[in-house]
Amino acid sequence: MKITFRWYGEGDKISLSDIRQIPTVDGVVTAVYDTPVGGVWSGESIKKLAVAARKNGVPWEVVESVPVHEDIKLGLPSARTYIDNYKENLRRLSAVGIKCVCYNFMPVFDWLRSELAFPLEDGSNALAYKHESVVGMNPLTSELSLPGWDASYKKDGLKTLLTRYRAVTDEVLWDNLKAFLSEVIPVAGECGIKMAIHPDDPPWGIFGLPRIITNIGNIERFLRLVDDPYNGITLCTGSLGAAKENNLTDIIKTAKGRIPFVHMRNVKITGGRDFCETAHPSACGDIDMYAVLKALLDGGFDGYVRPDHGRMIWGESGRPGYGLYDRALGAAYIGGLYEALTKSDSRDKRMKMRLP
Ligand code: CS2
Ligand code: MN
Repeated sequence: MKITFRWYGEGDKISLSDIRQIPTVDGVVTAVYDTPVGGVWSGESIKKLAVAARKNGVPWEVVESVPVHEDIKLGLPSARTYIDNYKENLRRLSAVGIKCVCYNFMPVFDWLRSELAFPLEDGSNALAYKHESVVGMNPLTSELSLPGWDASYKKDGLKTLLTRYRAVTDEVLWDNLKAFLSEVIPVAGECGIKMAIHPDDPPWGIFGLPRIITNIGNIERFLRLVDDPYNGITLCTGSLGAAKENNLTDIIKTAKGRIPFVHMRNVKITGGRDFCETAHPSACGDIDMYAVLKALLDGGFDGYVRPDHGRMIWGESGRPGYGLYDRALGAAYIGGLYEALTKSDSRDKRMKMRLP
């Protein structure tokens, strides 16, 4: 198992040398950010990231994300070109040693929250979601400013997009996902890249848009769509764990052998569909992080893990969910859980934890 840390490239105020100083962290998770969604990433940009990461002692083996163009999710004729571009990106990424690609298949929005700086009792703040506030928002008016929101959609563009999605039921989205996977997974296999779909966050439909990677039944269906070891999931504990009905250890058993990448973070369910994010340890929220990592290791997991969103603590400000301090605490905590779970076990030989 390797513990990794997300880095947003040169524009990130957190540097690779900051990341290198977090004990337990073996590598970075990043992406090329200079190309519009659907385009082919330049070999030069890819190489630059790979060289910088290697030079700083935190090699880059996981991409998050190679985003999927909306036309693919909508199943439009132009999907053809975007799928070809996607395959080309995989080929180029494999040339610098990428082993895993995270992506999602959520229409229009990525993760959605109603609050970016929800105050927690200890004086820190975190991302939070209040269902009533979100469903009360009109995505067609300018008042919508949600995290995960891609500002590049102009208001008119969004209207067209949402209108197009009216015809896309869950079943149509499944078909479009299958069409995408049938093309992409064989190429991923040739490239030695494990594809890891990120669950929908939160794991339920919003604004009438279909959302399908939400629960155990759908994850099982997803894995069978293209039954191939290169077609896997990102187990995001905070995304799936926001729904009370999702049992993470059951999901881990169902997806055994098909989880190349794990996002570990904790959430506290504060009402039916309301939740806030918390510090990583089990005691801070509703997710049993020990049970999650144990279930993964018991199932033979040997992939990449990263701390997911963190709180803002110690006066830090920055990209919501992606400050340095609390995620660093998360990484150290994951390393502690891992050591405790594997110490007396032959599995600990697999840990390539760097020594200070
Ligand atoms: C991430 C997602 O910040 C996050 O919650 O887990 O934005 C994730 O990068 C994408 O959904 C994966 O494509
Ligand atoms: Mn996640």
